[in-house]
Amino acid sequence: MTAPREPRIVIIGAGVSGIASAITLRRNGLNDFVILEKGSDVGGVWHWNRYPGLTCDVPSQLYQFGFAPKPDWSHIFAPGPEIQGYLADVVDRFELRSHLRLNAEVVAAEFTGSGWRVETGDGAVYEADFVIAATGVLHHPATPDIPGLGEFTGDVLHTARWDDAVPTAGRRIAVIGTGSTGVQVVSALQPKADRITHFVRSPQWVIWAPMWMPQPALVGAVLDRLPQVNQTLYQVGMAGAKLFTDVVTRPSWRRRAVQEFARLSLRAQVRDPDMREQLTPDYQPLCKRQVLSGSYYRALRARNAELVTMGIDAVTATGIRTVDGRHHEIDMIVFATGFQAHNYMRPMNLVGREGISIDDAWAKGPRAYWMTAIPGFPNLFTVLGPNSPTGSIPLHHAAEVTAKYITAWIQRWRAGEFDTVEVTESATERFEAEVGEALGPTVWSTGCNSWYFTEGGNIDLLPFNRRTMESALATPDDRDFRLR
Ligand code: NA7
Repeated sequence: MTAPREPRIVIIGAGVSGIASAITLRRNGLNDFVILEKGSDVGGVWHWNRYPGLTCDVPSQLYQFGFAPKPDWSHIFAPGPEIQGYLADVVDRFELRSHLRLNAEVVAAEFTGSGWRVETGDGAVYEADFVIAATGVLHHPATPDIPGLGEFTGDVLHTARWDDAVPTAGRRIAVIGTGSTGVQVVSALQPKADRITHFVRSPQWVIWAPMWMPQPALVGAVLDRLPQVNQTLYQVGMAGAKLFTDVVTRPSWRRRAVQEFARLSLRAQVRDPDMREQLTPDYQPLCKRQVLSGSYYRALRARNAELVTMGIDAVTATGIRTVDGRHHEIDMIVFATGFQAHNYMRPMNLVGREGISIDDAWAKGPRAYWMTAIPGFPNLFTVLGPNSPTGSIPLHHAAEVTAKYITAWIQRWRAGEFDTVEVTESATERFEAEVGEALGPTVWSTGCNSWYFTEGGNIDLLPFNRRTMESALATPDDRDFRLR
């Protein structure tokens, strides 16, 4: 019997999925890995996003790794910096720093026939047997090309690239975009702004939720002393999350009840009929990524706030002109216009077997077998890749389950079972067909547009429940792969 060989692994990205991958490798005795991170610190979206009011819309007790529970979250819905701090702490606790290369943007990765050659922007080259692309979904900020933007003499910021040096108090601020980010940043900036104008192209349903509610210190102390109780709470939370998956994936009275609550949230908080009409979306609640807030409508009703649903015609040197010819004098424009959510690893020059580029492979939109394996790209796996359950299942859990699946393949490589593993085209097509069919009854298919949709019009989400995802990723199925 030959001695096991040690796989060299490159993980791209030190956000939630990169950290989950690294820790899973390590727990399985795989230590020859490097994490290449483009940013100057770990945390992924929680590193890049620092805008005022940034809060996670998933309860903190579920927005954490099962293997690294944090008992003492400050709030039921944690603020962004606390999540970034948690992720940095996990990196330290699991001793990942020595594996980490910060400010190391991967510009190219090429399959060599037996493994990968990965290159970073500073010219460093890493040879690897496996690549784990943990590059995230909400990574590339999208800024619309509005006529005249270059003429504007005030400040322009995208929420995902916030600059604390730019003052906001006492200024006339325009916020463009009505997703979770726009709603949060309007709520946070309104109290101190001279004037805040929210430019709303399409109103969103905003479900009332006490985003400010602290987690009582006593709860943290108890959970800290009694890890068993903490574990039970996590399981209870996961069971609750199952209900949410059910609500979005299957029509039922439960879905209708949540949708009714969304309508009630608007009716109860916005009494003015004109304003309410302007804020009423023309699609079903939950169809887009649901926005939660307990402060947005109040902020909009404030005396220094204005809601503008008239389309934007152009930006001028001193403000924004809407299509009705009105000019809004503005000192600062905040783009809360979201992300190019389907770029994944790109613009990295990713080249697989026989010279196929990821742009060619994904010409009709991103696709991967069970979110992780791409035909034509042997020994490469994605974590939270295409069709990940961003709208339905706790993401840390999805990342952990995927990381375990990838690790199972790598361990088989270590045992000498194969040199390269590549998912078949037919298995990927079968998965896509199953996804397509299961998307039918989901609320995402009820007629709206959002970042869930790819340019080709596909819904980039997982329409299955947690158990189905877990069982699909429990053990690699050799029939779906080509082993050489
Ligand atoms: P989203 O949810 O993608 O929202 C982007 C918003 O920006 C949305 O309201 C868009 O309106 C609006 N938008 C985009 N382009 C324009 C232009 N050209 N003019 C006016 N308005 C525009 O991004 P977020 O950052 O809020 O949230 C992303 C996720 O982060 C969120 O779902 C959570 O999971 C966390 P549209 O609806 O296209 O008319």
